[in-house]
Amino acid sequence: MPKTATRQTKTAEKPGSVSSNGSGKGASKNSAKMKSDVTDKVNRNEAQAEYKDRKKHQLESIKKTDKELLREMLYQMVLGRIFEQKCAEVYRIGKIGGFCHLYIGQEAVGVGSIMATTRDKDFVITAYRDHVQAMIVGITPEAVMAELYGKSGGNVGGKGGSMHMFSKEHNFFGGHGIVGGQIGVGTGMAYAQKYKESGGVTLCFFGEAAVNQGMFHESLNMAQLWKLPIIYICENNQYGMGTSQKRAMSIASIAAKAEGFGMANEFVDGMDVMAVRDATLRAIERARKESQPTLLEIRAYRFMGHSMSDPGKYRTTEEIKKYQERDPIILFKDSLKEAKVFGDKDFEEIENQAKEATEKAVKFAEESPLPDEKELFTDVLA
Ligand SMILES: Cc1ncc(C[n+]2csc(CCOP(=O)(O)OP(=O)(O)O)c2C)c(N)n1
Ligand SMILES: [Mg+2]
Repeated sequence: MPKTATRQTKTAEKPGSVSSNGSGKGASKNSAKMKSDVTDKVNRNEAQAEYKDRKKHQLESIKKTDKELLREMLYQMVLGRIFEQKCAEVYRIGKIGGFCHLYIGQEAVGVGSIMATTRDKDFVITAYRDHVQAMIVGITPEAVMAELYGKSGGNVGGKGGSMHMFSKEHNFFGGHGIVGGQIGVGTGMAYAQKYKESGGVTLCFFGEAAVNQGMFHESLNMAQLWKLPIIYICENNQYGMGTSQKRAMSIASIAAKAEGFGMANEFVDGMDVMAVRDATLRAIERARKESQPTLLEIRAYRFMGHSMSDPGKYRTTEEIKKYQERDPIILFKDSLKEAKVFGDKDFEEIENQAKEATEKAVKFAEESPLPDEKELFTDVLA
C-alpha cells in the first residue's frame, strides 16, 4: 500500500490582507501581527533534535552509495548555489533582465531526485525556478548563463530567458511560466512514454501553490486512472510569491491529497538530499515495474525572495534564519565528513571547481553575441 503522509490535516487560517505579489504594498497595520501568525517560530531544542535525526538518516544512506556519485551530488549542489549567487550579483548590475527566480535553499530537491533518474530515457519538466535543474540534467553552465543574458549561446538561443530553459537532447522539457501548466504537459509526456513502451519515467516538478490549480487535480486523476509512469514532485517551499501556504490551502498536507486519487505518496524532507534520492528511487521503481504514478511532497524552504524583485516583507528574519541553519549543503557536508567519505580538502576542491565553472559561464555569456535580428521571425508559432 502507498505510504501516507504523516502531517496533520489542519483548517485554513482566515485569508489576510497581506499583498500576494510579494511587494509588501497593501500590507495593513495588522500586517506585523499577521506575519507572526503564519511564520514559523524557532525552537532551538527542536531544531537541534531534527538536525541530528536528519544526519542519522543521511549517514545510513551515504554508506550504501557510491563515492563518485556522492561527490557529483555535492558538486551539483555547490555549483547550483555558487552559480545562482552569481546570477543575483549580475542581475543587480543589469546584465540579466526580466524575471529571475532563484533556487537557493532548494538544491537538495533537484539533485536528490534528478540524479536518481536514468538520463537517456527519463524526462524532466519543471516550472520557472529552473536554472539549477537545467544544469543537473547536463545543460552546461555556459548555456544556462548565456540564456539568462539573452545571448545567442543560450540553450534556446537567448529567446527564452530565465523561465524557459529547454533541451530535447537532455530530455528536459522546460521551464514553464504558467503556474501548474507543466503538470498537464508532464502527464502527457508520461502517457507518451507508456504508449511507446520506452521504459522511461517523467519527473514533473511544481510548487505548492500550483496544487490549488485545477490542472493538478485533473492530471493526478488521469495519471492514476491510466497508470502512467510519472512522479509528481511538489517542491513545497512554503510560499507562493508572498503568500504563506498556511494562508492559501485548506489542508496542510499536500501528500495526503494523492489519497483522493488512490495514488502512492510520500512526504519527504527536502533539506536531506539522501532522503530525496531514496524516496525518488522508490517512486521510480514503482513507475518502471508497476507503471504506477507517485506524488512526492518534498518540503524545503526558499532562502531568497520569490524573484529578484521581491523585498520579502511577508516573513520574519527569524524564520529565514531557522531554515538557513538547516542548510542542505552544510548538512550534507557534515554527514560526508562524519562518514569519513570526504574532508575539508575535498570540499575546498569542489568549491573551487564550482567557482571556476561559474566564472567560465559568465565569461561565455558576456562574449556570446546577441541573437541575430532574423531570429525575431524564427520559432514563432502564432
Ligand atoms: C496561472 C498563473 N497564475 C498566477 C501566476 C503568477 N504567479 C507566478 S509565480 C506564482 C506563485 C507560485 O508559487 P509556487 O507554485 O509555490 O512556486 P514557487 O515560486 O514557490 O517555486 C504566481 C501566483 C502565474 N504565473 N500563472
Ligand atoms: Mg512555493
